[in-house]
Amino acid sequence: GLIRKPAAFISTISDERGQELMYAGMRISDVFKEELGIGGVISLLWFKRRLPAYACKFIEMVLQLTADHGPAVSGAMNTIITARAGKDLISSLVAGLLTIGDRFGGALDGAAAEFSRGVGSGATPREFVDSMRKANRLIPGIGHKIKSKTNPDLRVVLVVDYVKKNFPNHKTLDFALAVEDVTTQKSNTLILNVDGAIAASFCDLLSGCGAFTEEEAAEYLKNGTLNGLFVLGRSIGFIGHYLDQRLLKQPLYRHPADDIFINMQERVVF
Ligand code: Q5B
Repeated sequence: GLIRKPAAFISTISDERGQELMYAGMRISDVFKEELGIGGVISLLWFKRRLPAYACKFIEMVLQLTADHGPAVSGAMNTIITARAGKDLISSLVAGLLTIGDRFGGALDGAAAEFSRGVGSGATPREFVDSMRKANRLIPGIGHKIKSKTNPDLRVVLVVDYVKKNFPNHKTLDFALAVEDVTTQKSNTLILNVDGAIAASFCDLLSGCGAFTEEEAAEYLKNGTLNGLFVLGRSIGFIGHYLDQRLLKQPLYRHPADDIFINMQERVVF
């Protein structure tokens, strides 16, 4: 018989070889016929299955909510400065994306890991907060530079409302909100932030929507899927900032020297 040479790559999400492009086994024409939207396309290409409508809508909600948060955040600043240095769209976008991490926008994976650990351990929110303090670790998904109990982040309010109305269970989100009750006793800026609210909700989505085994859900969380959502959403805003700077014909940026404290005494002596 015919002997197939061993393949160098394996791929299981899409196929363009036939007459019609397929996403996880679904024809592209059916993607449109059934109006899957971008949430449905992500469910096919990231999770290789169709998710319930409320889950696809939640994914779309996350992309819209994370699309931008003004020009002052780390990533937008980087994109703007890079655009003003005359660099192209991709360089400017990547410069912004590279700031996403544990402190800015990339706390979702850590928040999902910690809040699900908290729920699984049976610890009270107070015990959870104390254990993080004892380990000298910040709680991912808690805290914001400008949002607080008195200046609430409406993005978080929208997420909490949607999840409470549409998800079959929301135990991780409830735990995260109870953690917020503890942390805001210390400072009113230690709120459940947008990263934390999305992350906790997504844990509930993966465990409660009936489409994943426990192992599959854990593997998606471990592989950085949730930070991927922020990266994808915020790319929309970063591209917007790049185009804005080009249209505004903004010149090369140089930071005012009087805003930098230069202290040569601090130099390292070898
Ligand atoms: N403390 C976010 O810091 C921020 C604590 C904490 C326990 C915590 C900080 C943090 C975890 C990472 C996280 C996502 C750096 C944030 C985002 C998207 C965004 C951004 C935008 C957008 C803020 C003051 C005191 C200290 C700390 C204690 C602080 N955080 N304790 N757990 N998590 N969070 N990142 O205000 O005793 O005085 O030493 O790292 O979730 O990125 O819009 O800007 O859409 O673009 O500078 O929304 O919370 O506060 O570091 O001076 O701390 O609070 O130990 O205690 P801040 P710090 P003490 S959402």
